[in-house]
Amino acid sequence: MEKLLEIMRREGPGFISGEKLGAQRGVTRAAIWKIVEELRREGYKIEASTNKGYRLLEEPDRLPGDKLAALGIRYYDSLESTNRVARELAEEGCPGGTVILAEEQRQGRGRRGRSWSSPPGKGLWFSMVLRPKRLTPGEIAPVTLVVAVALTRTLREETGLPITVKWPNDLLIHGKKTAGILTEIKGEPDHTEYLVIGIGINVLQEEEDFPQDLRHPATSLYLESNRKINRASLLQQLLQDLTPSLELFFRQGFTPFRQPWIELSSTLGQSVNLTWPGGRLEGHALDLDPQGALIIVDKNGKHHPINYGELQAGDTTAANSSH
Ligand code: BT5
Repeated sequence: MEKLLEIMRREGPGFISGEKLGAQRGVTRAAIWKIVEELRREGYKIEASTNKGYRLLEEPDRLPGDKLAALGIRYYDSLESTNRVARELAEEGCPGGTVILAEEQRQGRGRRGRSWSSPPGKGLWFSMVLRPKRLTPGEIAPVTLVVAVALTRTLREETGLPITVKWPNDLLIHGKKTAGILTEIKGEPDHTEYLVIGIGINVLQEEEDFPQDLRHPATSLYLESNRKINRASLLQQLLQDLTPSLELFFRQGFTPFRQPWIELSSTLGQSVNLTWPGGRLEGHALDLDPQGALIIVDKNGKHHPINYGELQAGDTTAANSSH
């Protein structure tokens, strides 16, 4: 579907014949017609002319709610926060694997009470409830890094963009934030009741769609690639790739993800400035330990394993570290 859209977009306002489309995609004209019908159901306006072929008139700015509902996703037009609803549903006993998605969040949340800008039609804002009961909250702590790796792999695959992970919960493109993860865990020291993983991905924003007061530069997949990526198929691919990663993590812990994280990281090797409530540390991000803690070396050569905190902007390029 995405390939067909790509070809039609390249054609601009002109028509492209069904025959040509079919040849480029290696499928029959009848198959093209089927895809066109499916795209129309998703809100794409496509003109079809017997003689001239097809042309793309308008792309939808809404996700196909019915299609998502059929996949078992709880789809809402507008919510305060999908993480908030996910927690409420988890408290009411919803099964592990429940996914909540909103076209718009009115009070999207970041970490520590910060907000996450989630305008309608521009991104993917969703949360997953998981119930890995046998694991302790301590064992689950590196899940954010696992999700970061899975998202980065899929987004790289789908867009070809040089996406990197910034410890602990950001995805960056050329140093600008394009996605964030918010993990919330409820449990006792010896077991986990539930886990909510909230994911926000900037897909279609243009410069003016971002608030002026963001702490760090932000970007979207569209701004970086100049492509209007189909959010519904991207979501499906993300969920399809996330599930096996999470299952592997629940079975085998962080070990299988350490090396991939290191390879995708833009944090390691950088001068960093870490803050957490009541503390501050300056140093060099050296490594990620087998449990997913970031190892920072201070100026005296002491190694600090870090599980929580904020890395100040500028840690992706040492030259920017004064921000
Ligand atoms: C995060 O927090 O990056 C976690 C973001 C999680 C969002 C998802 S969307 C679905 C689910 N439901 C929710 O309510 N939340 C989750 P943090 O590292 O604290 O970063 C927050 C900071 O990023 C803010 O203080 C802003 O400066 C900046 N920011 C806000 N919106 C942004 C956006 N759309 N893109 C890039 N940066 C943004």
